[in-house]
Order: sequence, then structure tokens, then C-alpha cells
Amino acid sequence: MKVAVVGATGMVGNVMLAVLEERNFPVTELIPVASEKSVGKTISFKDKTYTIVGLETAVNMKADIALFSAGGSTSLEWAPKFAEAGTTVIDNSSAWRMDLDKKLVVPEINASQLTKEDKIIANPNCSTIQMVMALAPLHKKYKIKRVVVSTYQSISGTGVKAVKQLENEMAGVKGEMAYPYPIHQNALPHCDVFEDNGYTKEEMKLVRETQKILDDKSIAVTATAVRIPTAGGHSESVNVQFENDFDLNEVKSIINNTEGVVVQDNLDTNTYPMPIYANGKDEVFVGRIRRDLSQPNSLNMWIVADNLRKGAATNTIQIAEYLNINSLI
Ligand code: 11C
Repeated sequence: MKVAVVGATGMVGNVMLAVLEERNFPVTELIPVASEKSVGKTISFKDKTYTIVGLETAVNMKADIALFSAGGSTSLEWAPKFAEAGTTVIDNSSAWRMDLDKKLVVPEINASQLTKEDKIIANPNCSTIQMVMALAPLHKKYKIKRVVVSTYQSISGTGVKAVKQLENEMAGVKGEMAYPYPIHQNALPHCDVFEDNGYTKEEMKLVRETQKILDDKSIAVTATAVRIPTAGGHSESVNVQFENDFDLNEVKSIINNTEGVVVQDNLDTNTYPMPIYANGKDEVFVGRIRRDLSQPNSLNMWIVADNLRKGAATNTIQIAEYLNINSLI
């Protein structure tokens, strides 16, 4: 399969290349695509060297599939051009996620909606993916009424400029700032831009994308998204209120039996998910699963995942695998 990776030199693009290789995705020809300043440079993939091309050239190369991670405006402009040329696009930006005609896919939950007609498929936001991975099976069993989530998000979600900012601050060197404030030894209640309603765009993604993926607009979600100086891996404190009551052991067993999710929850051994263990892994880790003692039918849990893997690259490639296995491209 001819595979284009748009944004091949970026943080997510790099992980996409690694995951394609690790999972042995059947790439017969790789088309690495990046901005003009990288065109002509080479990258190696599966012991072969490939030259980076620009977007126009890539469209004309008519890939079977294009994995996009180059920002919303690039996706808005270029994904339709790739689709027009017959290439199926899986887009990692926020550009198409809430478009009524586009599917927003976490393969373990809703890949079965995909058809040959889907030429632009949206990959959800990282903080949404890890949360819905744990929520989906519980929603099926107990029906979720309301979710209150607070995130603790890695600087890698912002990109290379933020990683550099933290490195500079730790080394005591002045440099370009990705954030309006220092991030070293700090926590910023500010991920992505502010919307008119007082929430950030990142917080509203958790609301809107969750309802779309779980196909239930009645689920009330409220979020606070916070940036913290962790290198890789987003964490989330999630409070869920269900319509129906639950048995805590059954909840743990449902989560643990969910494909792609691992329960790490043993208070005797101080076992709970942490970014330092989730970083570099494809699973979503859930722990501190406990009844909310303040109100009926409610649960607290702590969810951690590698935001560049299951939150971005791995989920994208799982969608590509689904399309391939089911002959949808
Ligand atoms: C962050 N979740 O950690 C973001 C990064 O909508 O795809 C990905 C932004 C997006 O800041």
C-alpha cells in the first residue's frame, strides 16, 4: 500500500512512522510529506531512504492512504485535494472532527461505522481518546449521565516548541516561548485557545467529541484542561455519574476486559497509572477506580495514556489497519 505521511517531520509524524514500522503495516511505498523547508531532505523507513516531498507533489502521487498530522489549516485545505485524487485521508487535526459528514473514530468503539465512501476520516483529540476508551464499555452497561474531567497534559501535546521551552527553562537558558508563562515547575489551566464561553477549545473537544464518539448527545461533560511539565503522557481525573448503579468489582472487570485498556489498581502495592509508565505504550491505563461517596451511582478514576501513541499515531494507524483488513480502501 502506498502511504503518505503528511507532517512526517513533526512529533506525531515521527511516531506515526515508528508505529507503521512496529505494527508492520503493509507499506509498499512511503511518501513523506512536509513543509517547503524540509522538501528534498531524506528520512529512513524500514531500511529504505525516502525523499520528503511537498503537498502538491504528494497529491499527484495518488497514495492509497494519507495520514495527516500537519495542523488544522493544512488539513482543511489539503485533505479534500487528496480525497479528490482517490486517497483516503485519516486526519489527526481538529479540522474535520465535528463535521456532520465525517466519522470520528476510535477503532475499538466505532470503526464499524466506516465504509468505502469515507474519504476523510477524523482522528479524535488525544485527551478524548483515552477517556472514551474507558467510558465506552461503562456507558453500554450503566448509561452515563454526566462526566467531570480534569486533565494533566504533557507538553508533547503542544509540540516541539513546548519541549524546547521546558528544556531551556530547566537549563536556565532564555528562548522562544510556546506558552504565555514558564512551564517548568508550573501548571497552566490553559490548553489550546479560549472560546467565547470561557472554556478552552481543548476542554470543549472533551465535551463534543465524547458525545459524538459515544453517539449520545445526552451525556453531560464538563472539563478543565491543564498543562503540566511532563514529557510524555496525558493523565485525567474522571468523575462519572451513571443512570444505573454498579458493582465496583464488575466495573474493574469490565474495564480490564476492554481491548486496549489495562487496569493498574492495587493500593497495597501503590499501583496506579502514571505517565512515566504509559509513555511509549499503546494501551490506556486506568486506576484509582473508586466509588464517589458524595452522590449515588458515581465513580472516580484516573486514566493515563501516551498522547502521541494511542492519543494520536497509534489510533490513526489502527483506523488504517481496519480499512485495510476490511477492504475499505
Ligand atoms: C494537546 N490535545 O495536548 C492537544 C494536542 O486537537 O489534535 C492535539 C490537538 C488536537 O495540547
